[in-house]
Amino acid sequence: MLNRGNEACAVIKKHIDNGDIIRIISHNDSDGISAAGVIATGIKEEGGQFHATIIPRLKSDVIKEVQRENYNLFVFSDMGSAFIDEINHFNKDVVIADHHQPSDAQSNDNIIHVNPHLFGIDGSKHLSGSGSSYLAIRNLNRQHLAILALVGAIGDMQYNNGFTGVNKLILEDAISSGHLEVFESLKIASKDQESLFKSIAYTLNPPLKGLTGSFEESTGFLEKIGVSYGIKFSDLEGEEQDALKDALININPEIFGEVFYVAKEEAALRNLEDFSSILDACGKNKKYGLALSIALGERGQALDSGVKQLNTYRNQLIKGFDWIRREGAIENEYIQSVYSEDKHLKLIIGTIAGVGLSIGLFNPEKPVIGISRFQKDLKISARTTRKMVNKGVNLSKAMNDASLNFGGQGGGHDIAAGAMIPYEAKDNFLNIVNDIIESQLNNS
Ligand SMILES: [Mn+2]
Repeated sequence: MLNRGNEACAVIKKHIDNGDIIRIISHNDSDGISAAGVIATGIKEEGGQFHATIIPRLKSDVIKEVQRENYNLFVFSDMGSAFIDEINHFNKDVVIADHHQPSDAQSNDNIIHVNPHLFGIDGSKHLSGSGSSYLAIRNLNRQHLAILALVGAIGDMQYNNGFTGVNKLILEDAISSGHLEVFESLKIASKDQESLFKSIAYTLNPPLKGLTGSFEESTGFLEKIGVSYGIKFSDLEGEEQDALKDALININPEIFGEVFYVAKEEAALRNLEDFSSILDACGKNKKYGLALSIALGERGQALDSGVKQLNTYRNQLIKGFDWIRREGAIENEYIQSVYSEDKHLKLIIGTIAGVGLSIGLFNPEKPVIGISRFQKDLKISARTTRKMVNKGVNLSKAMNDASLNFGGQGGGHDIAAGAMIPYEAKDNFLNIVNDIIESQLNNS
């Protein structure tokens, strides 16, 4: 795996030295934006040039368009592994730095394919797209970029009481080079920036059952334990901080644990969880240029705008959770679904599904299928729990197999996946997904 990364690094270095502008195509979530940031910063710091584009999803026609562009090296990060057949048509050098399930096709010699699954490593847990990207520039010896790789891993929910696998090696790069500190603290969102009741309601990971996603509940909870709710965590008296810590640990013990901290970074980005949230929010609200510039190190006004995006996004989420509390999900025998045409909700339906499962807004025994309408198409965001994956559920396979019936396409991870299908296919699609989940549970 590391050798493959080094092969990619040699190709990137060769094209930097040739003076080529390197074409980067990456995904629009926190991991994808971090991935582009890792590669682009590596190139920039070596004196090279790049042209990066962030897109919501890779499709065959996008690949064909990119293929016609006049570059000598193309880098696909946090995407590409599912499209080896199409990318095999490129006659220039290509680096794919991804962690999604690869297609079965064998890649041509001009393609360096960095993907943990090719080495028997689970890309949903042990390495992110930004992590694969970091491996592809690791030989440039720019360990500060390990931080961005961890930001992406956090965004893809790969921190579970610790980093594992290759993520751990990346963590060690960040710590041993003196760029990152790790210590134990309360893991609530933006705790040095926001009023406490907001910090708590905004905390998605780890989830706080009954508190995440609701200002009312978090305020009521703080009143009940006698802690001031309108000021920042850092302004609380020591005793109040202790009382809060104990009360939150009772709700979810994971709320007290490792915090990843970059001392010399701006306050809004100092905690990598918050850093990741800002990139994610920019991506969800389609501010790709802004997200990329923050990932590339721009601060000042860019960061202020990023924080604004984050606040807008968080308030949209709060509305979304209210919607689920009010309306609930439509239940099939093995799945449940929610549908929205609202222009804000449809951008965040995957997060609502995933976090909603973890805070008890949905039945945890059934995968949640979030459906949002984009004119003639439906975007599907499917989420389930680790427990259901262990029982045999594989949403990546379910989304891929079900969408093929309707000329759509889908994929992702076993625990979180997506698809695009035509609008008319909605009910049939749900029935097929229901049957696929049933057979996954019965045949494992
Ligand atoms: Mn990813």
